[in-house]
Amino acid sequence: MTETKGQMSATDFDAVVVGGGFAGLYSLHKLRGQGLKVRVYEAGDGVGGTWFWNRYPGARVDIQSLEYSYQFDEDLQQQWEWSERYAPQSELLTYANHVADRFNLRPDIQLNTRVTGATYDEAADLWQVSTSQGDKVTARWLVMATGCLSSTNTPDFPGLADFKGRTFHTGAWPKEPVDFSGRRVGVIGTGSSAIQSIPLIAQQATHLTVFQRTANYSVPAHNGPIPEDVVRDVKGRYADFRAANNATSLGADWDYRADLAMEHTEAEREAEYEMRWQRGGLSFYGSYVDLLSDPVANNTAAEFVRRKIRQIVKDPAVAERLCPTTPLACKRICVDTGYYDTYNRSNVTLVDVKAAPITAITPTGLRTADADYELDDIVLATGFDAMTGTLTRMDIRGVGGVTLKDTWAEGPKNYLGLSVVGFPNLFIIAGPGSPSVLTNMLPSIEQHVNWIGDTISYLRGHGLKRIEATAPAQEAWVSHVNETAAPTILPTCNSWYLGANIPGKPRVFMPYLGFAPYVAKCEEVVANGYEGFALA
Ligand code: N01
Repeated sequence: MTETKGQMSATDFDAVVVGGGFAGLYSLHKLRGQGLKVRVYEAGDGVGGTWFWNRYPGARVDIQSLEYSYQFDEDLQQQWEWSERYAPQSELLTYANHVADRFNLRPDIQLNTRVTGATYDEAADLWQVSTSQGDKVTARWLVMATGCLSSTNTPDFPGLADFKGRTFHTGAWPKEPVDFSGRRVGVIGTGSSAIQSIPLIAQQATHLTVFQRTANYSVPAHNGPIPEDVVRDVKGRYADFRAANNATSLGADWDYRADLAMEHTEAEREAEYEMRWQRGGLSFYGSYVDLLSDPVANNTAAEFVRRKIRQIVKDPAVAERLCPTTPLACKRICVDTGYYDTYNRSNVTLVDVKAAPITAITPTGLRTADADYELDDIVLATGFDAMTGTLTRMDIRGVGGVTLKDTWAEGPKNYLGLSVVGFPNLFIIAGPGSPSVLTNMLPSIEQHVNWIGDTISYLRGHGLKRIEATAPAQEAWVSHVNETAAPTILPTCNSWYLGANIPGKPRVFMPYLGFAPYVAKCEEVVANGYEGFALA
């Protein structure tokens, strides 16, 4: 029995948090700081979420580390030193562990425990949560800190289980170092995970064959140590730096220009793109304000990248195969170190599996519609059942025993990305319907956790036990999310933003475009007495 302000609660915990990544760690810190009894369940045997699972060679963040870091604690952000502009996975994992220790979070985190289901008890207004370890606990609030890219996608290739060599998935990489020396390796996929790992695998493998279905845009990272004067500058004005980034549409320091690409001459555009290419990283997005909205403007940037590819890759046929034909940024742009140049190596082959699809994995390799490839190792860089996969794989049952999976059978519907009609007291962090993956995830996570924490505090302070989105508010929000994305190039290619990478998944554009307006909307909802929510 836990004591809560203004009421006695007959729950084991005030809040259960699902997931021990960056969202789960901060949720625990925030809610515990408000006096709640909290339990975090984490499937892995360590904290860190994405950075715990994605240990593939070359894994690193594509947002500058001075930004991709927590801001809730001034001492933490001042004292933590990032070794590189884009921290590698190992350092991000060290950071997550440091946060867990620094804020004494571990006593309230249960590792090696997957939440398998949760059922809402309407009479008592609480969640009954079950886990893979046999736990059955109750909590008033259920916080889904389950990550957007946490359920891996392994395509149903016939014969995969009978492959005699080693198989890896980038999103569930072993902890032990993997040595590709002396091996013939096949990488399936050319998304961010592949683009980061391919240059390093190529340096080890006897031969690397890359199986590409859709070519992707990548800009150079130009990674390296962060110059001391940059660190001093940012740390000297961290709060202002964060505030300025949060005021942008994508929530990151991407040096946005406010003018239109087509207002400029070709030479001016070329100079702008070149400057950003030389600077490196995702600030390429900020070149012109209309890159996402005007296909003609978009194509000027796309054509710039295609020219770069043709300059870097010596074999013209390979270069052409690497040139993307989709609009730039329709799928998330990748950030690489030596990706295109890797195709100049004599031990690397690029195979087009759109022209000749993969038909089977054989015991000794991979078969496409027109050839067989002998392989010792297969790396599945085939992505994730993004944004909804982890949530719908759990048996979550709301009012009347209705499952979240069924509720979202035609696509995820919710209010502000945070709350689903029929699932009271359940909050989703950075889920579908919120800016999440179209932003710098750390500030997005913190904004959500702060909103959830403040909301729970409000409810407890007013003796309320239940919050749930209303149907009209949810309908209006879902429409707004779609209407915001519709005029842009974002829904125009087969991206995981749309669920298009998973056979049978409903084609719905899931994230919300616009961090700053989103934050303003969340604040307005509160100012208007939790407009769009029913409180009881
Ligand atoms: O996954 P993806 P990812 N046959 O879905 C191919 C974040 N991230 O793990 O495009 C053949 O992007 C698929 O082909 P296609 C980042 O947000 C961040 O690389 O569907 N190929 C595609 O090429 C990123 O967007 C960082 O035609 C198949 C690839 O597999 C997100 O995670 C680093 C196939 C999957 O690409 C996901 O990236 C890494 C099939 N049956 C990831 N099925 C950083 O911070 C799939 N593919 C830097």
